[in-house]
Amino acid sequence: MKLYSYFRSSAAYRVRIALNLKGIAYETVPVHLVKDGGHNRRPEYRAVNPQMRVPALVTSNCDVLIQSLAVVEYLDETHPDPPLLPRDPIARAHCRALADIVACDIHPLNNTSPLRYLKRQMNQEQSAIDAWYHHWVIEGFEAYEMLAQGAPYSCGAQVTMADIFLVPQVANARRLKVPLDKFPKIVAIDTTCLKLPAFDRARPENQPDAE
Ligand SMILES: N[C@@H](CCC(=O)N[C@@H](CS)C(=O)NCC(=O)O)C(=O)O
Repeated sequence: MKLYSYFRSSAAYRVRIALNLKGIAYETVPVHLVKDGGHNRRPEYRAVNPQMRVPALVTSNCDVLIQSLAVVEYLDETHPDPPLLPRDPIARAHCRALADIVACDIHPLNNTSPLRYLKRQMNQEQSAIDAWYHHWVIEGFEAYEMLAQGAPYSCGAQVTMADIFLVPQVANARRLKVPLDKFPKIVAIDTTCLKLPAFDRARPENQPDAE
């Protein structure tokens, strides 16, 4: 498989973790999101992903898959071992809800494009943009902290999709200096996950395009 990725992209980080957990070999194709206004905006990448975002996964059958949630679910459906969702339907729904707090409610508000829009089109100061960023992470993490089991992972004893979405968001929060002292459960889950080779190998600093 081939993964179009950017070392700092938390959405690509999710897919890297899932690929590693499933033991699937893949080649990284770096797409720089900042240089020259973003190489993701070049026509050759638009031909891969019309949304011009990373990640995009090219499967061994040459299908191109986009959107990390869809990609992670595809990987789980085609490579069921180890499972990324609990077996029980209620537990599955809780697990998906945790992943969605990150994927649907935190990340879209703090993603590169909306932050750039706040700066360039809305003429916001960097301090206002940072406050916006912190606000949405803290609000999402407050709910996650209350809902996660954290013994030792988000949904209990097994690594799940929720952890795959949480850990990259924590990395982003740390990079943007969001204080995490109010979230001991999240910090503990993150520490435990990062001890697993699948998470460690997926870290931004361990990518071939890391700067
Ligand atoms: N919902 C998408 C988000 C993908 C996304 O927005 N990726 C960011 C990097 S984390 C990106 O490519 N941004 C480039 C841009 O917005 O120009 C997913 O989960 O895959």
